[in-house]
Amino acid sequence: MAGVANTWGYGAMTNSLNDIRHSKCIFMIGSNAAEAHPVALQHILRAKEVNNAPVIVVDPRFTRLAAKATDYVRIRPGTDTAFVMGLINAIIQNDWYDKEFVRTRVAGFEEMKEVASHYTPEVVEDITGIPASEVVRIAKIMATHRPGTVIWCMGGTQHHIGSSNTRAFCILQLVLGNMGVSGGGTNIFRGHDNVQGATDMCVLSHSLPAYYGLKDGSWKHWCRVWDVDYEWIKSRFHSKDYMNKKGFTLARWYEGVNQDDKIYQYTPIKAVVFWGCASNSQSQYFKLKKALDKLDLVVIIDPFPTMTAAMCEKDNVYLLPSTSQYETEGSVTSTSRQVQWRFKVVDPVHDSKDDYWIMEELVKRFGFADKFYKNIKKVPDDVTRELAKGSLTIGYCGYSPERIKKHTLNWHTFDIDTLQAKGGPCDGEYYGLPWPCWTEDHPGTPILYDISKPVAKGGLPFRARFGTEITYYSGRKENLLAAEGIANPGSEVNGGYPEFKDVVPGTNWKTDLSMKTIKYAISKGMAPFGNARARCVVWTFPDQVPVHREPLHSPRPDLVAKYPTYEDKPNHYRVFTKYKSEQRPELVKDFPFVLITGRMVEHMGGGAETRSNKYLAELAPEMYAEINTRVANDLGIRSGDMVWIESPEGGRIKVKAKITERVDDKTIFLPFHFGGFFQGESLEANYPSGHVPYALGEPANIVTNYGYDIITQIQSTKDGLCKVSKA
Ligand SMILES: Nc1nc2c(c(=O)[nH]1)N[C@H]1C(S)=C(S)[C@@H](COP(=O)(O)OP(=O)(O)OC[C@H]3O[C@@H](n4cnc5c(=O)[nH]c(N)nc54)[C@H](O)[C@@H]3O)O[C@H]1N2
Ligand SMILES: Nc1nc2c(c(=O)[nH]1)N[C@H]1C(S)=C(S)[C@@H](COP(=O)(O)OP(=O)(O)OC[C@H]3O[C@@H](n4cnc5c(=O)[nH]c(N)nc54)[C@H](O)[C@@H]3O)O[C@H]1N2
Ligand SMILES: [Mo]
Repeated sequence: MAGVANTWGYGAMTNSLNDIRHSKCIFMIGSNAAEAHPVALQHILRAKEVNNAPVIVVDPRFTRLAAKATDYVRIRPGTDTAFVMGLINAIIQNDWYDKEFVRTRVAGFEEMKEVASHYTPEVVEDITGIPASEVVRIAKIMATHRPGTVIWCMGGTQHHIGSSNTRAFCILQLVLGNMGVSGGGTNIFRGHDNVQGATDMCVLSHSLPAYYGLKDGSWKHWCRVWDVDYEWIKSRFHSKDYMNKKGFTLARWYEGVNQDDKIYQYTPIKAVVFWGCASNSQSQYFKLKKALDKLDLVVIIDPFPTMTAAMCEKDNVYLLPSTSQYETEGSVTSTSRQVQWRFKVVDPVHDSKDDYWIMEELVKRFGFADKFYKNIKKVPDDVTRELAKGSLTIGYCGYSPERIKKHTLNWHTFDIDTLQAKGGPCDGEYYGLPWPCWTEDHPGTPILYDISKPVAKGGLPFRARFGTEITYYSGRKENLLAAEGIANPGSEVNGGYPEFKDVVPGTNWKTDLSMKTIKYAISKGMAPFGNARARCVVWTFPDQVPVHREPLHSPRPDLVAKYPTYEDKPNHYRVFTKYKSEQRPELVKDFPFVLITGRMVEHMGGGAETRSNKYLAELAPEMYAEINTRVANDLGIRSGDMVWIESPEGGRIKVKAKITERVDDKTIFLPFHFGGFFQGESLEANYPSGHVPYALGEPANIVTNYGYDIITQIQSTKDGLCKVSKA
């Protein structure tokens, strides 16, 4: 359950980690898998060695992953959209794109092509710092090595234009025709072991479980699943409006307390529960300090006293010791959409209780147990059953605790290359029943959007979600369904079709709990969600086609004028969010370095667990800043000297200098796993005695800058500005 309380990344892998073994080209942008996903790296190295696949790594730092690359591309932080639109443009201009795929399965190509044409190799060089010839060379490598995979992670998402970055990465794969095939796909290496499961169960503030939107129909659906009265649920809200209003996000909940930026809620936030969540993972951390001091109640449910505990110098702070994953059991969903059962290894140690026990006790004491626990006889098995029953949208409906356990216990019967069982009790099924797993005899969907297999055997087309026709801003009209002749084998309709509804009158495939609709569609060889085209234009987004926008705090005032950010956005998840009014081109004069943050292999997240482990603490005991040799020499800083790093918002940290060529002379890198210091002061005395982590250090997030994605509000911790001086 680690980190269940938040899901920062977004998206899911279309293929799987193992499927990368079939890739002919591996393009990794904003990922340092050598440190963050070292086990997955084995499949990448395998493809490199066996298929001779080029490994292209795009990162502002020469990382440990870059050390394994065939082609390393150093990019200026926050300019990924410009680079990738440049690749797309080069692929189209040189006639390297997959015309048949585009003709039959893609929508909005013409509008996208027109936007991409702005990103000539020279324009890309100016924005990103990547030589124009490199742009064309990388595009050619990708075009001549198909199918290839595109992998990204937090270097792609943690920006104000993070959602444009991820869309550009997807468009690149559409243009190359790399979707729905083994060795291809868009493969987002996700964070915590169950972050995909946490997202699917919607530990998010803008939807109900399984991506059912915040709408009356969705509430009614889940009320039927929970067997709880809809009117009663409604009565729990301040008013009906709040039922369908997005909540605060983890990135900015504290504004609901501090109210430094206007909030859109009838009352300020008065209490906060950190359930498997470290507060030092949040940007502009010193602002959280203010909120923590102001709250009436703080509850921390964690196996370790996190930095949050040490930060709260006040009463009404409760630490509830939870167990770790090894002391409890349940299902988890991996980055590859595969479900596994995690069995208990040891009984809970000391006074700890597992998260289920804590949840059930809370629900009992709030007085809701008769409503929510009446059908739960056995935890966690019946919880899994309930989620499977309701989560039709992503095809959790084929799961049962028995099936999941059978897979986990027989994992050795599955083939490492195909993930399919060869004989044994799971014969023919794919490991972990990758979702959608439509029915109790469906084998799971190993590759999304693969039209070479029947739907009943794990095939699927692109989903029809947005109607059947659209008129773009260009005035052009387009049919959104797949072209004639495009369908899975055995489909009764040989071409595009809309989603299934009214098989049971008044329901659709997402709300028919009898599952007759889903079974009917599959019996016709068709996908319950229809068969459409993938979109290059998203008409509900401010940038309908991804375009470059300079980071809020940019080192290039000249480019701010050319590529300004968005207008400010009121009521963005209940907070006023600054874009234009925060983009101050003059900042760079006083804060001359670009600040990026990220991970080390030895530590995890906020570091409460790993810094409390003496072996890991010994391997990586100290917080540091990576500073380029030239910068260090110019500033008179030697390796091991203490330096101050300061942010435009007024945060400052005192850390050790690590002089290195990993970063260039415009960039500073900080790992974000440290805690227990605050702006030069140790908080050691604030930890409960006997529970001080072995390694303490300044949180990088004290100096990460203001900035949030325009769609998801993910914090922009990979393109700020900072200043450096010798301490
Ligand atoms: N050991 C360990 N493993 C982990 C974690 C951990 O804390 N410790 N955390 C897990 C979690 S929750 C997650 S989400 C994943 C994250 O995994 P990753 O995203 O791979 O890890 P990061 O180091 O945060 O960021 C990756 C790279 O992005 C680069 N980067 C920064 N800015 C930019 C940019 O503008 N463009 C591009 N292209 N690159 C940029 C950084 O230099 C960094 O090398 O790791 C998971 N695995
Ligand atoms: N500057 C900067 N900030 C970042 C990032 C970055 O790249 N740069 N990355 C962001 C990302 S992608 C993420 S995911 C977040 C991660 O941030 P968090 O999720 O806040 O960090 P973790 O330390 O992974 O948090 C997990 C907490 O859960 C506890 N825990 C472990 N197992 C259990 C359990 O079974 N039950 C309970 N109740 N608790 C448990 C751990 O002890 C730990 O304190 O950080 C974000 N912040
Ligand atoms: Mo993450």
